Amino acid sequence: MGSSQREVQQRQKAKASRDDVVVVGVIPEDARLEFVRLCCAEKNTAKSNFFGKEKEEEANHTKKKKKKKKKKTWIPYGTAGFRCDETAMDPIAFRCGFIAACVAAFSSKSSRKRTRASGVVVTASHNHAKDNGVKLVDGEGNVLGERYEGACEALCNATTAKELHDALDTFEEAIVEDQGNNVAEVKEEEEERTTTTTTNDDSGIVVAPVVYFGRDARESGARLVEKAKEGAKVLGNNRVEIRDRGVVTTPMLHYFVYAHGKAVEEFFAKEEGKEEDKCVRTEMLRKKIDVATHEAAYFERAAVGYLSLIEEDEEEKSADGNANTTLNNIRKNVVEGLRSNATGLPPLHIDCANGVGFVAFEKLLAVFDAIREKSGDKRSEQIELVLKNGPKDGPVNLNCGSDFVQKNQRAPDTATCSRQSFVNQRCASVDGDCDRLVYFSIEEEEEEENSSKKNFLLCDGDKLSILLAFFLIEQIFLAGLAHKISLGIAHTAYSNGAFTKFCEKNGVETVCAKTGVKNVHKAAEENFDIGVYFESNGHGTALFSKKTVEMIEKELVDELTRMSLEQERKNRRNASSSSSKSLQSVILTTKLKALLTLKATIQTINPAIGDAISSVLLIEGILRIKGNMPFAEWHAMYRDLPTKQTKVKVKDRTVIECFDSERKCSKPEGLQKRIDEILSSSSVSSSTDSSKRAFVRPSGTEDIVRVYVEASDAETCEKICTKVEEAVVEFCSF
Ligand code: NG1
Ligand code: ZN
Repeated sequence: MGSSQREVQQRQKAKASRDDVVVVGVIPEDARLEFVRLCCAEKNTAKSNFFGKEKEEEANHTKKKKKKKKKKTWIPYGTAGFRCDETAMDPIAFRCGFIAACVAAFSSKSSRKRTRASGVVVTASHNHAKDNGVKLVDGEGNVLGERYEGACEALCNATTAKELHDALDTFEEAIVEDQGNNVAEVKEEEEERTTTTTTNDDSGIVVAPVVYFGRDARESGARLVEKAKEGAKVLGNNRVEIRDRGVVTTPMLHYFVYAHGKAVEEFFAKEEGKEEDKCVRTEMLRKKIDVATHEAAYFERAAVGYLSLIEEDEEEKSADGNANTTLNNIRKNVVEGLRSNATGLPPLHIDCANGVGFVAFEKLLAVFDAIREKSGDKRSEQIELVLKNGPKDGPVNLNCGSDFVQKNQRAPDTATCSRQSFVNQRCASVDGDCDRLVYFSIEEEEEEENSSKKNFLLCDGDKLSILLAFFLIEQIFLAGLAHKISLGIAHTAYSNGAFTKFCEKNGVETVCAKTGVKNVHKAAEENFDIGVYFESNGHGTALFSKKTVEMIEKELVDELTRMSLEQERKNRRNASSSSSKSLQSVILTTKLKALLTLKATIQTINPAIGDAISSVLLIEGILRIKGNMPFAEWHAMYRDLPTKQTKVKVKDRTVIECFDSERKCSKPEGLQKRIDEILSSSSVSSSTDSSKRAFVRPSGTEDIVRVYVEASDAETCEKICTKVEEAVVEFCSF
């Protein structure tokens, strides 16, 4: 009997004794064994030193030594997937490829048999160029759920066949949980798999699950995507299809997976081609998926959304002389408040972090050009982007990008784009994989190092949230839906105290979540019909619940019907307008405009995840609708408290454990008490400064502890920060 056969028997015996029959066979045995074999065969190559040393130690049977080594090489499933030095990423990429293939093939919350796709993005986002990582995308285009994290971490760190099998068992349990623990369906699935090569849907149309692959512009990306594809192929070419989308932003890859699911859902909901035979329909479906998941569809959706957003505005400007002029004027002045007389917004200079964002924004601009050429649509001239810091300009994120700008509170400074080139411009900055966005400006030339901060104005994620939330509140009110839709903001502990105060003062509900998009996204989704969320670093979006989108669409149809009926009545009476009638028209038109604006907003937003490209379009659209609101006016909505953020290197950052959305720590014992003492100590500031705040947490993306401090003046921040850093070193070094 071969060793693998023995393994199967042993495992099945163990499982039977655990009475765990549901889980058996979610991943086909042949694929499981091949995966374990390949993982174990991973040799200590020049590029991959992650498991090689472990294997040697295993052979030596020195358990103690092995444990010690394991701790050193353990790579956690961090704030946003796996991330480490690129040379250690190969085995992780391989395993993540297999994980993604299983997710596409076997796990789906809704329409289990139809919505089948998943994604792998090879990126280390805002981190150093020598790092790389993997982000995993679930069938709906979201970040792969928390329930998989433990299993993924165990799978990617397992070093023996037994550990791999155990981790696969846990992984299968998560899949079954995702399927709703439906024993019958899981069994039926298993039968289907053994009788057909691909997954059949109810009407007999073959829909193969797909794994989408993408990467940022890092050099190591191509190699790691190949590794990940190898991992996916272990499941078998007949079980999953592989689609490599090359160099794309993280949100684009999320969008492709989302669009795949939507295309399939729509195909069956509308019974497309229902007169045709099975083969023709299958071809139709494949084509529909191809079109929906092509990057052209992504860019067109966002560009058309933006053009619709500013459409009504343009119509108003050109309405002079026609019958609607008075109406438009009333609407302009009474409902929306006075607008400034600015003729247009100055161009937006975008620092693309030497990353993939540059390539993507270029493609977006080409779509605007194409729209203009094809239809002569002048509206696309309403966006002028000056792209800076592309992949050819230097290592990704080096002295540029949103993380550099936000954390250092200074403009980018690279070999090709000096800080000077941003002076007196309207500027924005994205990160290495283009899912973060911050706006900034430097008002005057900077001469001394110290004066730079004085001239530097930042609109970070908090200010993006405020602008977007206030805009949406206004539109919901104008659409007459304020009493039906709840809107609020989700944020993290890193949000400025002035931001939370401002929200409170203006009656905007907020919730604080743990750091990381997955946590803020969840908080926004769970608490509000429209949940606006941005981490301070610019990671975020606005989420519209399904119910809210349907409500807006229905109201729009109802409103249009009401208006055309009224027009008919008017025509019949052929009466001249009375004042009460025109007032009614004003209200109707305002409502219609707000509904159209909300619809355009939904279209501009990437529905899968926060996206710097769609955020730029949205913010630019809102600033235009707000009468070309100058940057300084937006920035002055409230004044940020001075803050200080630093990183402390300790032996083991995981000794710190946090609670209260990471605003406090419970371990190591005594550290929180010390932080509280520092904050209340009269040696750092007067006890009447109620704005003082400080917290520490272990980073989920770097091997460091993050320290955050805010106070009413920069000097106090510095003092508190130094003391908290010392406390971290003291309490974490044992
Ligand atoms: P960590 O390293 O866990 O603090 C950082 C960001 C998160 C999030 C992730 C993922 C800060 C303070 N933290 O997480 O907000 O963006 O990276 O990219 O900016
Ligand atoms: Zn990022």
